[in-house]
Amino acid sequence: MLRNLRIARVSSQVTRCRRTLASAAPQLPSEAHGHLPTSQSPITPKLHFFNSVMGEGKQIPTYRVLDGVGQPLDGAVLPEACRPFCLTPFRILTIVQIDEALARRMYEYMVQLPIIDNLLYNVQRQGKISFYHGEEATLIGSAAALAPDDEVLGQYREMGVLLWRGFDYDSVMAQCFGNQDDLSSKGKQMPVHFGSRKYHFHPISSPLATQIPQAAGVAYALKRDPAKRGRNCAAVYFGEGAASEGDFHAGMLLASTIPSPTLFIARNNGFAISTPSSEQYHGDGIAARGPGYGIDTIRVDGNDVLAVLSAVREARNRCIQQGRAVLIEAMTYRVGHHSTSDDSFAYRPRQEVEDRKRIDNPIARFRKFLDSKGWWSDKEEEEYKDKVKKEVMRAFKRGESLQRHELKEMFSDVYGGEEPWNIREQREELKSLLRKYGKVWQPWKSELQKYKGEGKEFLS
Ligand SMILES: Cc1ncc(C[n+]2csc(CCOP(=O)(O)OP(=O)(O)O)c2C)c(N)n1
Ligand SMILES: [Mg+2]
Repeated sequence: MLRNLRIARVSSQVTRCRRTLASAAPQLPSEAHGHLPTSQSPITPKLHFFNSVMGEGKQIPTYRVLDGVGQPLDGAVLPEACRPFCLTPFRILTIVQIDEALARRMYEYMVQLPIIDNLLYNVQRQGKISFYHGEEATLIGSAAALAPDDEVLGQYREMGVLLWRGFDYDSVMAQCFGNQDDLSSKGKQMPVHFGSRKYHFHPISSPLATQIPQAAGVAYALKRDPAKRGRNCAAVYFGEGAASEGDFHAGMLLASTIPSPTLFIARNNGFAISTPSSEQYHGDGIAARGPGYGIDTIRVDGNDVLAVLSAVREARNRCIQQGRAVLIEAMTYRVGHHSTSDDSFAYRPRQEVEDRKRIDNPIARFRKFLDSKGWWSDKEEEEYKDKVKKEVMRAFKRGESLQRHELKEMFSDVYGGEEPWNIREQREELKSLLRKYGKVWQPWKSELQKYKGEGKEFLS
């Protein structure tokens, strides 16, 4: 009986094996058939189409370290870290070298992002500024993995990366209000279009995806600079919606064919405003595109800060050591509306959002991890949140009260080098309009008062 069973099992394995072999495309020896002139592709007589990078019907897996309740997954170890330590309860330490100080710091930055968002969201309802929500684990996990002088090119949700590097609340408010302390654009940019030379954060552009090919160029410049080569990478963030732009492909091809340490970080949060990601691609997400460009790729759980930290660290090492690009697709969910001018319940069920806030919530999950180590407490959380709220409100009030740069700055530093004719023309046009209406029309009179010197120097 036992013998029969064994025979039956073996014979079913053989059949399965045959089926697998029959479905795989047979390949002919290259000695007999040679190669194509421009490829090492093996020759096959089978008419076989394929549509998957992982084998038929299989999706690219998602790398995760912490489970839904903040505990390390069984076997959540990078192969190279799987040395004797990996069987100890401290294996997480060997994966991402996380310690109490780093864990607490990451948690604090994750916690402060929604506080800032909610506060600004409410004041924005008074029409003062506009801004976008961020994704805590993806942003803070990646920020912590980068060197402080790696170049960062963001889309618009990446304020957390800047804060991690030391950008303070006053600078955030200065940019949002475009006041005299806004050093990056002197009030010329839209709110949350941050930029900072000091923190190696390139100015945000509104047109989607323009930062992607620029990043490949920045990374190439790093590679050509002996002081930066082998030391720094350019990390570029973009949404899955932006990855539908031609610029995404231009950037990937550029970094692939003119190799450079470009770290592509796709934040796949399921939506491009109201368009769900299912309408952005028919293939296996953004990650499936990496191998098409010969780029090392990983898909990571973007709500697991330790997985993001670990994946970005390894990706950064590869970028720097090989001087080549790496693609990371961080899977997350946009729980907020797209921006302050969006009401997402018009195109997705409220319940779906409520569920997502609970399931895999990046902050709650990491908090549970910290709790399990005894690294954080309710009291500390309460005090920390209070402190952040007070600080943000103080900076908000200050930012709101400060005057703007002198009016003439509206036309300065738009382009490098010689000033082009169109800027001169626009300056003259504004002057003539202000001479005509600036003292007699109330809306312009009060607007002028917001500028340092009230526009007098500009008009003189
Ligand atoms: C070239 C271009 N097309 C359209 C827009 C309008 N727009 C602004 S944000 C956005 C959605 C982007 O979605 P995604 O890249 O997924 O980023 P997310 O907001 O989800 O982080 C669109 C369509 C734009 N700014 N630029
Ligand atoms: Mg998106």
